[in-house]
Amino acid sequence: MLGFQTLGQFIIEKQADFPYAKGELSRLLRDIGIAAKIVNREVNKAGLMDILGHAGNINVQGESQQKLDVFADEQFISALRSGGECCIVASEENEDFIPINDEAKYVVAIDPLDGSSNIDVNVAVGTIFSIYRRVSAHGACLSDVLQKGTEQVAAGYIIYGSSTMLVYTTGKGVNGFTLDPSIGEFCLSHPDLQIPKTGTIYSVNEGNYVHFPKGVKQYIKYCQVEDVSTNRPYTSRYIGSMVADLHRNLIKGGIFVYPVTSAAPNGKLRLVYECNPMAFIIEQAGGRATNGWDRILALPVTELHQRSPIFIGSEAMVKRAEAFMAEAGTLTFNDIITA
Ligand code: AHM
Ligand code: MG
Repeated sequence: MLGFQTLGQFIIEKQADFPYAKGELSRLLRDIGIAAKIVNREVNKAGLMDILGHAGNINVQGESQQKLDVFADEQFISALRSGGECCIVASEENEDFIPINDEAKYVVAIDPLDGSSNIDVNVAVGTIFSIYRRVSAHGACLSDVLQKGTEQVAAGYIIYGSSTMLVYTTGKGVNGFTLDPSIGEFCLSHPDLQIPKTGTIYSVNEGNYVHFPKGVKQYIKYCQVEDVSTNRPYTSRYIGSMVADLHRNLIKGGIFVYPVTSAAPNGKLRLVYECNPMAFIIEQAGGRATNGWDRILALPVTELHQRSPIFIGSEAMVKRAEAFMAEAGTLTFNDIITA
C-alpha cells in the first residue's frame, strides 16, 4: 500500500486550493470519512448480526425504516456533533434539521443510507452528503439548508459495495477513494474521475413504464431500437440503489432517469439529499443533470424533503432524453403521462 495517498492526506493537500480556508471544511470531510468507516463495518456484517429488519419507526416520507438506516443516521450525526464543524445537519431520516454548533459556518445535508431496502439481499447501498456555507449570521435556520444546489461547496457519496468507496468533489473535479480494510483507510484509487460523454447504459425502473411521461416512454423505446452507428440497442442496468446505479454509470458512461410517474407526480428522489449532491458530482465529472428540462442545481429549494424528477449521467445521453421530453410537450401533468 506504500505510495498510496490516503483520504486524510489528500484532503490536507487540497486545502491549499482554498487559500482562505481555515481547515474547517477539511475537518468536516474527515468527520464524514470516519463515520463512513463505522457504517461500512456494520453494513458488512449485517448478514451476521441480528441487525436486519425494520426498526419499527416510519420515516418522514412514510416509509418503514430499517435498523441500519437508524444506525447510519446516528453515526453521521454523532460524528458531525463531536467534530463541531457544522451548525446544522438535515438528514433524510429526520423531519426537521438538527442543530449542532451555532458557531460553525457549514451546513450538512445527508442521506445516511440510501437504497436501504437492498440491504437484506446483499446489494450495494450508499450514503450521500452535501455541504453548504451557512447564510444566517447566527441562529442557524431552515434557509441555511434551503439553498440552491449551485451553492454547494462539497458533495460526495460512499458506496458500500463489493468494495467500499468514497467519491467527493469540492468543485474542482471528482476523486474516488477505495477503503483498504487491511489498514482501515480510504486510499486514492480514482483520481480526477470523468464520466464518458456518451455511453450505452440506461438505468430506469421500467416496471413503472405505464406510469411514465410520454417523453420518457419514447426515450426508452429509442434506447431499445437497433442502430449500429449509435451502438443501440443500449444495455439496461437498474439496481434500485441510486448510489450504485450512478457510480456504475459514472465509471462506464450511461444515463439514470427517475422521472415523474402518475403515482409520484414530483418524482421520488429528494432534491436536497439525493439529486443536488449527485448533480454536483456528475457535473464536476463532466456530465449533466436536469429534471428533464431545467438544470437540477438551479432549481429553487422550498422544502427540506422536496422531491424532483432527475435525468443524470453522460451529457449526450441526458441531452437526447431532454429532446424527447421537449418533443412530447409539457402542457399539463395529464398530457405528459398520456402515451
Ligand atoms: P430510499 O432513500 O428510500 O432508499 O429511496 C431511494 C432509492 C434510490 O436509491 C433508488 O434509485 C430508488 O429509491 C429506487 O426506487 P424504485 O424502487 O422506485 O425504482
Ligand atoms: Mg434515499
